[in-house]
Amino acid sequence: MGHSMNTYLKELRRQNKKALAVLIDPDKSGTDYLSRIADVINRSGIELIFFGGSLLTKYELDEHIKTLKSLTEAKIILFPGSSLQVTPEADALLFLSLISGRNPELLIGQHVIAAPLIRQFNLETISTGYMLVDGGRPTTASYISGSLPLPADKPDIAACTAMAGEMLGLNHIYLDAGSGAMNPVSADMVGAVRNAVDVPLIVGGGIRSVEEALRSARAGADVVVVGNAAEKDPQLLEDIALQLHALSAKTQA
Ligand code: 1GP
Repeated sequence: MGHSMNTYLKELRRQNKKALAVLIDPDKSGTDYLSRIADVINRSGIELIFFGGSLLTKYELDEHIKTLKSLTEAKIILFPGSSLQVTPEADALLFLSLISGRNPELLIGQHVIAAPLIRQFNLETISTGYMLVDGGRPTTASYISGSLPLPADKPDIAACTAMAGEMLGLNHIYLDAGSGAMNPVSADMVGAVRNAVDVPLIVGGGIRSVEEALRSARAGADVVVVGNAAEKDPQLLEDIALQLHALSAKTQA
């Protein structure tokens, strides 16, 4: 198993650089959409694609990933809703334990089922404490996961949860308001988690503007994830990438 994505994320954090990940929902991935989004990704130097979701209505992961790979050099990281979304075609897999919830299936159950496949496929795993945060309305992620999201106005709970995740050896934290969230995770919460742990921090859910993306990054996100807004407005994705990269350059100076 390679470690290149783990190393990449660790270096991002160490050098205080910011990356943008585009979340592609496999259900919305017609070839047209994939080529349009790949164009923007290539034009803007976007580094990462997260691929997956809480619910798949069709299994076409392998074909989609092959298509994407023919269109862009960006790394494709699986963002699986369950053990059904493991494929050797991707560059790595977010091995997510839903530590904000108390559903044993998503804390460890699906992982046991997926582990031998991941080993067989020689797929790089990115061990991640996944925290769903209340984004103002139920999302597919909160419903399908059967878990209570973290209260949006309780940064202390988020900080302690992330701390416990890090102590358990999870070496990334993903704070997610859920795809299509009304409100993104607050800067207060991102900041509290950033102060509580050293590991790379991924933040997403409901980010729809350059300002919101920058707010997360300034508060301590190393990777900002944009899904829905990218589908609606590819230009926005380009603007966010530009500004995040500019922020990286500034923090380098
Ligand atoms: C969801 O963080 C991602 O898991 C992205 O959310 O689709 O709301 O951008 P959006």
